[in-house]
Amino acid sequence: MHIHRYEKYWLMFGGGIIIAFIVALFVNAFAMGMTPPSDLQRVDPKKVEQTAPFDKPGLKQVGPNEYEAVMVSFAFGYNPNQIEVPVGSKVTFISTSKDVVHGFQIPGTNVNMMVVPGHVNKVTHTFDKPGEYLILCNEYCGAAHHMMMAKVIVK
Ligand SMILES: [Cu+2]
Repeated sequence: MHIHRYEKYWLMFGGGIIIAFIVALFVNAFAMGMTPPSDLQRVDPKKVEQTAPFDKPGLKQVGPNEYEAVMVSFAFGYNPNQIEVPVGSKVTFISTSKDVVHGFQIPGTNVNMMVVPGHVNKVTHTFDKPGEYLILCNEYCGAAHHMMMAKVIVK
């Protein structure tokens, strides 16, 4: 079968793009650690406040410069709604919802998860720069959705 020279070039170009995208996907997933927030833990959404660790939401130091922030999402806020960590801290946010689906996003970082009732989601971020970081709900959850926010203060 005869294939025109230019057609061969186009086939190689198209095939090369597919290979480049697959390589980019693997580099993102395995070298840069961009994975979906974990969804392996479950919790009864009606008993969130009685179930550990959500019975005591808040910041917990788990190592040198390493923290766990247990945050309960609800309409229309987060508990706690403010945490403070030193610069360079690696913070693992652990969250679930008491009611409906919420978002948990810190613009400008890799923190962006969906908080689904019944599921426990986690995401880790290292705060290298001081400042105030806003945690926003990016899933429409009702009339006061736009008021749903919390803060991470990095000093
Ligand atoms: Cu919300």
